[in-house]
Amino acid sequence: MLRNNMMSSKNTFKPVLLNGADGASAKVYPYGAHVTNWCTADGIERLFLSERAEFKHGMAVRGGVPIIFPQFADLGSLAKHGLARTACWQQVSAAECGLSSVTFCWQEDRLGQEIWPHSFAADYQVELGIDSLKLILSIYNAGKQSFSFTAALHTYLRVDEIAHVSVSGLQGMRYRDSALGGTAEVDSDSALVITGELDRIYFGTTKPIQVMQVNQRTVECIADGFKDTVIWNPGPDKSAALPDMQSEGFRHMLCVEAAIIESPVMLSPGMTWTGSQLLQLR
Ligand code: TA6
Repeated sequence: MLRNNMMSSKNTFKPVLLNGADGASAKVYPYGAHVTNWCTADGIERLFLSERAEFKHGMAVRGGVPIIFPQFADLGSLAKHGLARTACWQQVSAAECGLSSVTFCWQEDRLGQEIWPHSFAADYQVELGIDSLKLILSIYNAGKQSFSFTAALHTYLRVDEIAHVSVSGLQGMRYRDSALGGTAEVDSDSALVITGELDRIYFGTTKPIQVMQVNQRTVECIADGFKDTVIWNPGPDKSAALPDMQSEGFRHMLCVEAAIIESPVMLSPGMTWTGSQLLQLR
């Protein structure tokens, strides 16, 4: 999966615009291969992007879909959420991309020996479909030794009002409640309602997750390869403490993250791991 058909990304902060056959559109930045917008054919923006999001080297963009790799949160010695979201990715030559899809890649040969001393190639494909957005992340081990990693697509869905949102598909699932200091719980509710800060890692999620709102179409989140799901909303206090979050931002977002955390991926030399998240309007 090593690539030599990459276009140089002259401007890391100049987005690639995608146009879907049904009139939908999306925006992807080379910086972090970050999808910031997905506007469906009905003209509704489906991703949350903070009005105070910073587009600066070294900073993570608040909203859209940050790519988390090779470390989720602080589960390791790297910077929080790893390196991918602040890396400069390169667009794979336009010949391989349709108007409605684009691929970015990021290759490192022993990324800063002292930081994460592994050789890998990451590919990220963004595809607009009919009422859908599909995100596919692949990691190839280009080195001579195995390495392990955790990862996530930290998708910020835009919602009209968090108090009117309910999430289904998690009943009976084990989760770690990070907002309550990491307690282990099992979800007994048929629908999750967000009434304040919520930060949970659900383990072994296999079913699609539906994000339902009043007077809006449901967004179904379908993961493949990613075995866990993180649901996050910072609630009013933590939201106000985030310098790059707009006022009351928590009311208009819900992260539904396709993740692989509990059992990190162990990747042998020459092997590729792939995980995807499909966001489908119902
Ligand atoms: O995925 C949930 C989470 O790990 C939360 O604990 C919260 O901190 C969030 O990610 C955002 O992290 P960030 O570094 O982007 O502020």
